[in-house]
Amino acid sequence: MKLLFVNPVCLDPRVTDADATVVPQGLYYLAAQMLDAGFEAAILNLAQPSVTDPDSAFAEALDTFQPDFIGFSVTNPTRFSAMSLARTARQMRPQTVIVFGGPAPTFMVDYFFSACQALDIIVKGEGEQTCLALVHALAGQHGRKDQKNGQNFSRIPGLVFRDGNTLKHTGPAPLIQDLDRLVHPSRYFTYQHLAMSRGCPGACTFCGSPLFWGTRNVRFHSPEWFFEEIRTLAGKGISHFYISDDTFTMDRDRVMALCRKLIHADLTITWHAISRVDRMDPHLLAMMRKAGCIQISYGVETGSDTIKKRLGKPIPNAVAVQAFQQTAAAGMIPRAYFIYGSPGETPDTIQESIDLLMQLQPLGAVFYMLVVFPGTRLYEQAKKNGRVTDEVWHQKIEDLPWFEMDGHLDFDQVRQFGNALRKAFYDHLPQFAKNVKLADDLSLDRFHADFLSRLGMTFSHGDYSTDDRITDPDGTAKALFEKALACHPDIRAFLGQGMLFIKHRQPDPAIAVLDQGLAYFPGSKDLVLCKGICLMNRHRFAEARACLSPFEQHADVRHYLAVCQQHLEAHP
Ligand code: B12
Ligand code: SF4
Repeated sequence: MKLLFVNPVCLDPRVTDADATVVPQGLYYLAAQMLDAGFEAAILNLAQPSVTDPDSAFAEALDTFQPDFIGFSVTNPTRFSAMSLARTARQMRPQTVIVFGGPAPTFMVDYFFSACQALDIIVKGEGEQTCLALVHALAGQHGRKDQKNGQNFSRIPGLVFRDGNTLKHTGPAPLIQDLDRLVHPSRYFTYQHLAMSRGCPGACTFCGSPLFWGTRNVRFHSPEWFFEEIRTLAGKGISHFYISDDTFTMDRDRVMALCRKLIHADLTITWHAISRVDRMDPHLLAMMRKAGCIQISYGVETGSDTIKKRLGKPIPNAVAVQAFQQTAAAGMIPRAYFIYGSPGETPDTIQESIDLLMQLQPLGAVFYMLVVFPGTRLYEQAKKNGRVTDEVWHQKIEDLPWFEMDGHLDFDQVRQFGNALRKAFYDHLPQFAKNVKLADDLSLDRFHADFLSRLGMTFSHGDYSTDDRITDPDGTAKALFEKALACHPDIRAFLGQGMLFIKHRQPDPAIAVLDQGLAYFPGSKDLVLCKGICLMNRHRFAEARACLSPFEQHADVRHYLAVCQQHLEAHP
């Protein structure tokens, strides 16, 4: 039996938004379990940028792969794509079983069955166990969906399917208690997004996690299982990971054990994590840094205590300020998620958020207008109060901004709230970066230098360098490179300084700083190449050739060597 798992596309074309192009982790887990059970399974990511026409790419995949089962992972933003592809599949392969899973169908069963006649089955919630049982049942009837399927499926919990004119719900499926029983998706696939746990004990009213995964029973992979996942992916060439547990440091001992394993294995990887400000401490942070963590994102949401209560996250501002200081002190980027346009938002509460931002001094920040999805407490309450019905999702919208249901807010006002927050952040970011106070810990010195030089490069050559909301990015970068080198010799800091001098047409100081770097890192091709180019700019071709020659095995170096040769032959 052939199974095709599909990541459909969001409604709005978002050319530059990498988040909208990533295959949901769940599809890797699902496909891996099926492959392990002996079924033929493949994943089709229609959201990846190389797919210019998702409909034809899907039709082509149906022709070549000839699936008996198509499973779509569906979020609210991808629902129209999923439903339209399901219709195409029904026309092209009438006997194929069409299944939806993920957060949108889990909470909008009636909507999907009425809006999409092509849909056969919804898998609610966690998918692996239910889907495997379903596929085994289908395989027993040779993959054909027929009148008898209800009998086959009615004992598999976690499903909803059509039964004549009604819908048959088989009741909630038990959660997988031991996540380590799941086969490693990395055995079959290569990807960067991972999670060690499922669920969160939090009760934030805007978040889909509590109702989807449950709050009482947070489940974890063991550090051994999770380390193995990272090790395998690193072996396949992945050097940076996004660890997207709802609260990565919820179980401190587990994270410490994982970090010890990563440090011991010395995989030369980096990673980002997401956590809560009330689940951090300096020792844990230092371990995470040494294990490769370079950025931690925290859901700060707002500076207003009143709004915090409404959002179900009443963590005192002082706790957030401490976590941000400690994260930066350990040499990692503290990144803040803020939400605006919440129930009760006013210019005063936005000012409270700006005041908190100024104390946090984040080095990265994302500002979201509050949107609500089915499966969040805010949405369910709004439904109860008659402010919204699921009918709204028949409109061509990706999400539902809260202000549309709130008589006290309007679009212009909410947009201004967002602009004010963003302005406060970008106006002060260079200052935040220069203000970082690093922990006085010798064992962290080389990590501090790495952190500051990485941050410096973001200002001199990365995202912040071309952002016209940021003043004096080069001056900020220069200060950061200098501070990095005061901590520890660091290739990137020498290179960054050299490149900054070149950018400002100052080859002589560039050569001097690159020479300092080469005294520490004589084998660095990047430093040598940069120095060679400076020498060539000064018409010192013989010296440039001598400097570059030991690295002639690299194609880019060979190019510059050839240019030197031409000049030397033309002017002997
Ligand atoms: C990490 C994360 C991301 C990462 C994705 C990393 C990755 N590779 O998965 C990034 C940052 C890229 C991302 C992007 C987006 N995300 Co997101 N994300 C999450 C988060 C925090 C965790 C998801 C996760 O990894 N879960 C663990 C895996 C194992 O679960 P899973 O993928 O859901 O799959 C399981 C089940 O859902 C089910 N299942 C899923 N698909 C299918 C398909 C079939 C056939 C079957 C049988 C079962 C099944 O079985 C799977 C295995 O158990 C969730 C919140 C949460 N805690 O769940 C939000 C969440 C899923 N994201 C959300 C949103 C809105 C988005 C974006 C649209 C944001 C944006 N504006 O760009 C984008 C685009 C996503 C899309 N394709 O539409 C919403 C979706 C709400 C909704 N109802 O639509 C959530 C629920 C957060 C919220 N606001 O409440 N996200
Ligand atoms: S926002 Fe974060 S802390 Fe709150 S419930 Fe969701 S995952 Fe948990």
